[in-house]
Amino acid sequence: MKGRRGGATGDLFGSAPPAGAGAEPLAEGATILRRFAEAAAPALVEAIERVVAAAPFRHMVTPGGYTMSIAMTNCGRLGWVTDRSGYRYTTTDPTTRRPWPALPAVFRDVATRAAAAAGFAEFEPDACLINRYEPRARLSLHQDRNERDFSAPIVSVSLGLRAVFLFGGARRQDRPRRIRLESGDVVVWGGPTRLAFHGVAPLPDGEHPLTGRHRINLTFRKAG
Ligand code: MD3
Ligand code: FE
Repeated sequence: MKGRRGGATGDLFGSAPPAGAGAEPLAEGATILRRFAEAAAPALVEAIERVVAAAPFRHMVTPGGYTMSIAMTNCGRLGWVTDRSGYRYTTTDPTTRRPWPALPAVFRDVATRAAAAAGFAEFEPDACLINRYEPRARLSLHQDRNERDFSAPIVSVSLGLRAVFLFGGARRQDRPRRIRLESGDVVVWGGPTRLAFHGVAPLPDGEHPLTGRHRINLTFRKAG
């Protein structure tokens, strides 16, 4: 692993380094908190199991007609969905026709503590998208633009198998950086990076004690 503190990213932080031990600046407004959620990971996985019992994982269809390789579900007041008619947030799970399950306390606790450690003390998520990757599943480069307020950050928590995250720029053509994310790593994406193009490279096969042959990613958002 090459050092990430030197060189071009350092000077972007001249006046306002993110607070918190182990906070690693990635770019302006983006902070990696390596292993921040490691202690909470077993409780997070248990809470995921309870959410999934009420709102099962499903492979959604994109507006272009492709079935996603990632299985998804949501919790919190709002959930992100896609189908042939587009991407949007809903208060009701289209599969069960019930409200999305409530945000578990341990989810909210990890998300707000991580946001605060990265300088976003006011963050209150109202949506959590749960992405489950199996080996070879991937997420192509995209922006997250369905939320109402881009001034709120997105907090992502990685659990289980490691992945290579693709962190691009403001334009789709900008060559993405490759960032390895491991179980317990948390990234807070705010400021100008909030609208950066990003994705996930095809997941390598493996086995993880917490999640088996899966990677699970939680993204906490202020959607409404
Ligand atoms: C950078 N999920 O659900 S999380 C997504 O690992 C998504 O499942 C990925 O992209 C995953 O939309 C990446 C990290 C992430 C999330 C949102 C971002 C990075 C971001 C928004 C702007 C910039
Ligand atoms: Fe995204």
